[in-house]
Amino acid sequence: HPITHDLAEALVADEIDLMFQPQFASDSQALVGAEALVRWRHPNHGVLAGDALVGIAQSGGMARRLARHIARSALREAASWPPVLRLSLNVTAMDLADRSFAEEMLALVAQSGFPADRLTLEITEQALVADLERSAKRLATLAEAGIRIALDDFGAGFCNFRYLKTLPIDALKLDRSMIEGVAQDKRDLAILRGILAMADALGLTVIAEGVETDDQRLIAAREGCAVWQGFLGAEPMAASDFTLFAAR
Ligand code: G
Ligand code: G
Ligand code: MN
Ligand code: NA
Repeated sequence: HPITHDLAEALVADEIDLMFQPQFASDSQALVGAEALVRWRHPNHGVLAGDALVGIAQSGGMARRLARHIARSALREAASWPPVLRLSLNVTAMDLADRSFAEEMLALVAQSGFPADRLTLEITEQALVADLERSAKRLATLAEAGIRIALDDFGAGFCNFRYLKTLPIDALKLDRSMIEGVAQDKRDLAILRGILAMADALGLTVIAEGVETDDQRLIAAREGCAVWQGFLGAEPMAASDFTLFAAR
């Protein structure tokens, strides 16, 4: 397929861009880190976002190459950030299904000079359906090295609560849909409270995603989300802009 061929060339030519979206502490409003989000400025198809790009890579047998490329670039960039900031990387089912996933990730971290204990891997719930036991082992290897594991898009798809028991999860990243209505709809607030009570009992940190208004931010903070991310704070930005943002 031509677009897969284009992707192979883009990887070689280093045309894959990473954007970084800031994350903030709910109490102090301090910048605490950023999530790396991949973009491909395709010459004919415009800008392709993360899920489209990852889908193309997967169907073209290039998922591992792309994931390695993203991790390497993001870690290299983050190595020059102020040494209090954390980096979050997105990880898919396919990445995790790879037998050498943990070793490769640890090698990339070591090569970058970025400390493992400032790295978070965001894993989508759906990503874990296949092969829970092996995924748990791989994640445990990474957790032992100090890497934190977050369940991404929590509340968006189906919640498999078994994951929370089986996997070495440190954090829940609440899907935007769980935050959207909390200021208007009592049911949304009730659901948020229930999830936060569970997270608290399990000792999990909670990150609110897709925060677009002050009301959403204040409610998320009041109810116990320690960290927030969303257009209210900042949109995903180029690496050089994030460096300026962090220094402001
Ligand atoms: O910001 P953006 O529209 O690119 O994000 C769309 C989706 O793509 C999100 O669900 C995000 O998790 C995913 N995504 C973004 N960057 C990456 C990446 O580097 N790796 C993987 N696997 N997914 C990503
Ligand atoms: O990996 P994840 O599924 O969490 O991907 C984050 C996605 O959410 C990215 O596409 C990012 O651009 C988008 N995003 C981040 N903040 C906001 C927000 O406040 N509102 C909306 N609508 N999207 C957001
Ligand atoms: Mn994510
Ligand atoms: Na998400």
